[in-house]
Amino acid sequence: MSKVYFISDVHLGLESKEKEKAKEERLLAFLDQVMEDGQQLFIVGDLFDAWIEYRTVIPKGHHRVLAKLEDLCLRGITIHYLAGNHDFWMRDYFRDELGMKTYADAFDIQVDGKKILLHHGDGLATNDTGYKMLKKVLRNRLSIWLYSWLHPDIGIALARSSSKKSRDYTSTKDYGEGDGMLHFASQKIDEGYDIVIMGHRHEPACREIGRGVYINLGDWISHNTYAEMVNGVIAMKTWKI
Ligand SMILES: [Mn+2]
Repeated sequence: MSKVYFISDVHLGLESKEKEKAKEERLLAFLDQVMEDGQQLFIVGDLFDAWIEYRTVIPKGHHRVLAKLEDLCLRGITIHYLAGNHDFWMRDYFRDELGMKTYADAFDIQVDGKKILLHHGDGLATNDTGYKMLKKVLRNRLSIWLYSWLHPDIGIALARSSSKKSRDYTSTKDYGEGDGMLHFASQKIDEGYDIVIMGHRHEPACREIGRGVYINLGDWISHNTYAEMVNGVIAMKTWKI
């Protein structure tokens, strides 16, 4: 049997200590499940609420999750980690220290005969030129290089507070982001993809479009949703523990 898991928008570090503790337990249990019967795990962005990685420094915390991810890799499970808009600032840590495959941008892959496109989902809103410009600036090599000269205590604190602002900003406006994503997904399915998987919207969705499927993975803040593909058949699930 072939089994592949997909998850996104866990936003580790977002909420109160107690809520984060409970979320971490849920996620560790989920990762144990992946270890038991999965061959691959796709993380489709925003695993962390604010990941800022320096050449020699990573944000404090999350060590149990990081260790578990490394365990999975050591057991031969392939973990694909696509950066989202809250954790795009990664360097080589996940790849070289933990053994994961990392992707800065949307990518496609063939699994069990299915052509799958993975895209975090940010920047697809039809009328969000503001964010699209911001994305260019944030992901620009020069701004990353300049930022890297900030002391980590300052850099990480800044990232945490701006991540909260960006979420407040995004949550106050839903001007067709979902439509933009759906439109993008149907376009890609028309082009020949079997499955288009996104996150970012924090609203789980699973829709058949023509001969393809569009999945939005939801989040692990209030939904605890994920997708699993068994022998080429994909389904949305809710983690119940
Ligand atoms: Mn996101």
